[in-house]
Amino acid sequence: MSLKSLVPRPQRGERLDGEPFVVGEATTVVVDPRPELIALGILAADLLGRVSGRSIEVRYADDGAADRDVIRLRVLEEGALAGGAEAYRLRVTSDRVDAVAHGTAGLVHAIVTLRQLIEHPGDGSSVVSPAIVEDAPRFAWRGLSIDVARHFLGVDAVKVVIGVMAHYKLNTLHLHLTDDQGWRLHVPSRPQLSRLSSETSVNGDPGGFYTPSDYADIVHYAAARGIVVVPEIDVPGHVNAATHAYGDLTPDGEPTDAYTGIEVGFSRLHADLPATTPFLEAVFGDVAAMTPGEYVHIGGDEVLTMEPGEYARFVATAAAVVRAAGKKVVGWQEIAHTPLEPGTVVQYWDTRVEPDAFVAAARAGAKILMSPGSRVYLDMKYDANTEIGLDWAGHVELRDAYEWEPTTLIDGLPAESVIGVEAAVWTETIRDLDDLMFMLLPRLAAVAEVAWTAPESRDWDDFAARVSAQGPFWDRLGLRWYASPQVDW
Ligand code: TNX
Repeated sequence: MSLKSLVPRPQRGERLDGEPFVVGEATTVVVDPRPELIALGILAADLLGRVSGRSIEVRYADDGAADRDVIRLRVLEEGALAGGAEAYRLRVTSDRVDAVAHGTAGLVHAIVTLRQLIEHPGDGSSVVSPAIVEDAPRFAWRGLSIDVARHFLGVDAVKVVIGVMAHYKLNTLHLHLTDDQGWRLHVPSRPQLSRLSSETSVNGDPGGFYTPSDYADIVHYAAARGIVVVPEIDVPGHVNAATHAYGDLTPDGEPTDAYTGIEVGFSRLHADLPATTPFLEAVFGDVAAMTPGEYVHIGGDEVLTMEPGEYARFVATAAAVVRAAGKKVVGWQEIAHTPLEPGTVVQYWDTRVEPDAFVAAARAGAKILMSPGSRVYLDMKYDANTEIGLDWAGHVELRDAYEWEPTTLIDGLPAESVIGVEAAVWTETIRDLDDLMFMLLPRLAAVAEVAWTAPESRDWDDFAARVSAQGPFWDRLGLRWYASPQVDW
């Protein structure tokens, strides 16, 4: 029998015979006494303790192979499991739970799988039926992009989102940190950005920004859950917050007015002004230094007032600056109209345009990150009645977010160029964590399965049955979610 509560669906999951494992007073998490595993043990005890309503102790031991009532987390040497760095195996018997992986990322996946398998029979106990799960992801990049520029999301709210991402085995948090309406990260070498341009938001709502220590807090909280942060500084368009703070970025030297509307495409930097390249070096240099992950996103979208030659020169400069700071480059699909270094990640989003340019870019060595607006833009309304959200890419019901195939969506795209899938939420109409969760849930679970699960194991009816088991979990966490009529909740 397959396992009815798991999202994303694992490669292999089977019930075993026997009485359930009881998560009770005697249960302990056991890890080897190594720093990264101690932190992971504490995380496991916290995550499993919270869903089972009791506090779980962590013990440090090199063996414990025969103990009862333990949840044993172990790292195996590289290659011991099929499926790469994030693979894991979870075995639940009546007596004990054993989770193995190549490192902490895989063990986090095992822990959340175990968490999804916990049942509450109604007598106050928490139990897990014996089972074995052997699992690994399809795509290396399984992301969520959040626009914290149009409306700011504080550190605590971002941590809630990270927790939900980890629960669905997503591994990349892309933060859209800057836009016309606000600048959300303090950049030490350009301090006016957060000083003069962080208090605004769409509609005059409150703003905010992350200090370097806030940002480090997010990065570490994410890393502990196997999630890497990709910061985006959007250039050369979507820059009114920058030109408002630094007038030397404009041709007449005057700062632009603050902006709180929701038009796009009007603001721009200028490739040939003397202040521009030093600005890029300062900002991307500081951001790269704050970012342990391999990637930095340069934006590049919707620059409606720059001729193609200047745009191409600008993208080349920004990309060179990011590479000089030691990072790999990500940009929105528009950068595919410029010459790119092999390995650059091009993020596909606008399903309304001809895809020729990024098919050509992919053939020339770019990696394609799939964020088709009509499938995974989770700021799109579910249907005409959704009170918040936009609809330029259509309505995106749960089934739309689920039933598509990343490697064949674009004709002629080499399948091996697809690095992964990333959902995106733009926040023109999304003001706070409740709004955000309502747009993410349940669709984020669908996108996570598209990114994790092999196409031959994906089936809408099967998913709809499994996702229905998530509702009580979201309720228990106090998260707002959308009860899609496509699911029998
Ligand atoms: C397009 S997607 C944008 C954003 C908007 C979004 C609204 C992309 C790269 N640019 O600036 O917020 O649509 O859905």
